[in-house]
Amino acid sequence: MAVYAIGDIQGCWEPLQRLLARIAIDPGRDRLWLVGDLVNRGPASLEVLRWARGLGERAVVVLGNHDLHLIGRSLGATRPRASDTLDAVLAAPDRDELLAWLRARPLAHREGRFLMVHAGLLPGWTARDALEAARELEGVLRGPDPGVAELASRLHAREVPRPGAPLSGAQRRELALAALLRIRCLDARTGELVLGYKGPPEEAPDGLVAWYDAPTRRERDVTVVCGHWAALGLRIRPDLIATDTGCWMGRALTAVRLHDGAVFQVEAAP
Ligand SMILES: [Mn+2]
Repeated sequence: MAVYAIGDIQGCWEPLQRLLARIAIDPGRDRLWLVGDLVNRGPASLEVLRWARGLGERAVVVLGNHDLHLIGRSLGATRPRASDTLDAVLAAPDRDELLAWLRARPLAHREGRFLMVHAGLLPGWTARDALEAARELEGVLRGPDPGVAELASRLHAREVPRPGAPLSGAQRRELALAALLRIRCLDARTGELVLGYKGPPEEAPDGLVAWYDAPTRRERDVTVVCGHWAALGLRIRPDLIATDTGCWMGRALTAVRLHDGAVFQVEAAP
């Protein structure tokens, strides 16, 4: 059995078909890990969602920020954005089933030395801390709509509570949500999340550090499998497999076979 992690699909249904053909997956044995952001920006979110749901036990899907944005849109909790391409999902006859399925996805998933999240970890977290934080947020997502709407309404916050500060329960959840779904760089001095910088880590302004290179990073014995950071692109090293190669923006869609790091890639345009 092999596990293939696929980067942010974001509605890129046609490239996904070519990628799956390239992998030549064995449907009876192999499994897929999808790093989240199945939807939005690209043209065919509805097809991707139906496919992912149909995989059942053959796939593990963690939620990304665009997936939670869709959940928020469905509840009227997040405002439409000019770049949204979610109308077909929101108007679909099976929308309720798809959204219920999406709301039941995890925010973190661990097997052996691999820990999958959409964006990354707080440097101060162990793998266990990350999983505990994810479980708390998953409890909210599986609960009543008002709690989900409240959580989704914090998704686009420009600033979030500082790690290490004394936090209320709601603040702790807001910080965990930002880490798991949105983190890229931190202020190296204060540890605060800097959510506005989306460029390559090598070009980050002085004083910023990528979350995975923070000197305070505690968990170094797991390989974090993630996406979310298109400008970071594909990075494979013992403690990180980053898979977002910006398919919706015309670059590529990538899969990485976890046990040996083999890379499978297709261009966005055939
Ligand atoms: Mn993302």
